[in-house]
Amino acid sequence: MIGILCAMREELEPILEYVEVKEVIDYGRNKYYLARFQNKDLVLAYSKIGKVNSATTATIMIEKFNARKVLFSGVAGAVDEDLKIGDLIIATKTCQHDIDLTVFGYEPGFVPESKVYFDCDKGLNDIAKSVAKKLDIKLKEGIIASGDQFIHNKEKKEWIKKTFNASAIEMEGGAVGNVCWTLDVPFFMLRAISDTAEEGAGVDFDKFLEESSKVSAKFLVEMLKEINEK
Ligand code: OS5
Repeated sequence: MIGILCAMREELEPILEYVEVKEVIDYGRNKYYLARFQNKDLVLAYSKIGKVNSATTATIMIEKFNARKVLFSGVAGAVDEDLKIGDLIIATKTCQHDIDLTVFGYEPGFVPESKVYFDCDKGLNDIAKSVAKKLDIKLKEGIIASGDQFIHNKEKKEWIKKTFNASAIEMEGGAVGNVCWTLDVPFFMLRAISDTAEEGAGVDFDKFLEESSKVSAKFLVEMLKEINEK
């Protein structure tokens, strides 16, 4: 079973158009779509926005629906200068920029007995890179930082860039990475840029959410064709 997770309805809907939905299960104030795509069993859901919602949904996908890998698709704010609206990025690893125990001498993003960065699955990232090459699509790889804040401020964005060496910002990846590390499940994070995470980001986000969600969804579906799992 492959878990496909998004945060927002707008991110999930374009993926649902490509798959054959067999059943919709209401659980934990959410809908889980059981679907088939080219002989593969999928469980799909949008979690609602943020770290707690996405961690909860990822856990349910794994523990209740037996997802053996979790693939996230959605949009993100650009941090790296060469990322433009509509560009795709996959995470090498994810982190949580809003964790702050620095007063106790820990580095930003660290909580005791855990770690700052959660690795994404190398095999899935290799599939993404080969799909991008085959289709001649620009695909960046880098660190993606998450926090329960919509970033729309250049100064804050630069702090996240400098502190975590991040290439993009969103609100879920660090939490889903943490869950997948805890439960030992391979994790893949794909995002298409919707805004610059600077002043005016809210306006760009509203304008490009639908378009960039479709870019990410289309690429994820191309990748699904290359994943060998029933
Ligand atoms: O899931 C949230 C994180 N996503 C990635 C992202 C991002 N994260 C942080 N900073 C940035 N600059 C980012 N750019 C892209 C996107 C999403 C952001 S939060 C957007 C909330 C927009 C919204 N709020 N209400 N509605 C839309 C309408 C609505 C009403 C009822 C039910 C559902 C939606």
